[in-house]
Amino acid sequence: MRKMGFFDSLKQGLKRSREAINEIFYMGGEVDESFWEDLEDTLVMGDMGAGVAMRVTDDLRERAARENLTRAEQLRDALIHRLAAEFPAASRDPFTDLPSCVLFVGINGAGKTTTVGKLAGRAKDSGVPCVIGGADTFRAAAIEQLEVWGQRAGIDVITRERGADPASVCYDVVEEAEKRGAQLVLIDTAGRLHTSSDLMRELAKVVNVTRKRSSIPVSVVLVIDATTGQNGLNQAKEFNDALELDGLIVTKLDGTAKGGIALAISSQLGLPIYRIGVGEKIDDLQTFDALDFCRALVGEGM
Ligand SMILES: Nc1nc2c(ncn2[C@@H]2O[C@H](COP(=O)(O)OP(=O)(O)OP(=O)(O)O)[C@@H](O)[C@H]2O)c(=O)[nH]1
Ligand SMILES: [Mg+2]
Repeated sequence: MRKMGFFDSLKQGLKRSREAINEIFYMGGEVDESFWEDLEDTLVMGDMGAGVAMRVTDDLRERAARENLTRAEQLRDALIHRLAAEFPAASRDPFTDLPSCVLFVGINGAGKTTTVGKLAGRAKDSGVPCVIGGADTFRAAAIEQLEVWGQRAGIDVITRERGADPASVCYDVVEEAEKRGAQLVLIDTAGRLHTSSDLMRELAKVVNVTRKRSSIPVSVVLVIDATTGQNGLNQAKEFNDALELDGLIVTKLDGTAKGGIALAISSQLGLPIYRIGVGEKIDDLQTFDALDFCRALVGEGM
């Protein structure tokens, strides 16, 4: 069987959003008042957020009037481009602009450890000297899980025993990485709820210690599960307030029917999406392309 391409798995994931949008495009095909209402509602229902939905609909409405576009199908491409423009562009890619040290943060089960493993696999393939740091000393079996990923990727994992202070683990990881001349340092942290102030404070300390100790640029990346829907926005706000995030990785886009939350978070918080996760395997990670994403979200028509 042919391996499913990235666009296919993304498309399969975003099916529900696309079907809803398709429906309004095919309903009579005339651009009238109810078309605009339906469009705005559909964008909100797809988790894109009221702000984005309104801005995008208003802009398209103006454009349709200006260019005298009266058939819905004439607006599909404009919608794709207008949605894509809501994503802020990354000024730097922390996985290719080296040297680089990246801390992965997020709630439990978001996909941090898996993403670290996938990125380590990429680094190995492209011959980038890389180490993995294991700062999740909290959860039982977290270190073992990370080590399995390290073996799979062929990259060393530097960590300490369970219960060790995560900030001092990061200190050691950075020191050891420097000694080894690593160009890319990927540090996994323990999942935590954004509502737990103690754990968020602990994480802020992890970030501060790493930023202070590291002589190479440190990025803090929030890993967010696309299937969490609207709650994802609250998570992202709290993590951003506590840690001043650099950007996002959105996982499980193969498993959500919507996916619009990626747009809501990225646009509202002004955070670029560096990569997206589209499966559980080592190769199921892709560079984010706003236009491709919006094509999958909107559909390309007939
Ligand atoms: N379908 C799908 N599953 C994913 C993706 N990324 C991660 N997963 C799965 O999500 C589950 C949790 O992944 P982990 O990497 O352990 O998540 P984590 O954020 O490290 O979790 P904690 O360490 O408990 O906070 C695992 O079963 C992964 O296989 C993805 O892009 N798509
Ligand atoms: Mg983990």
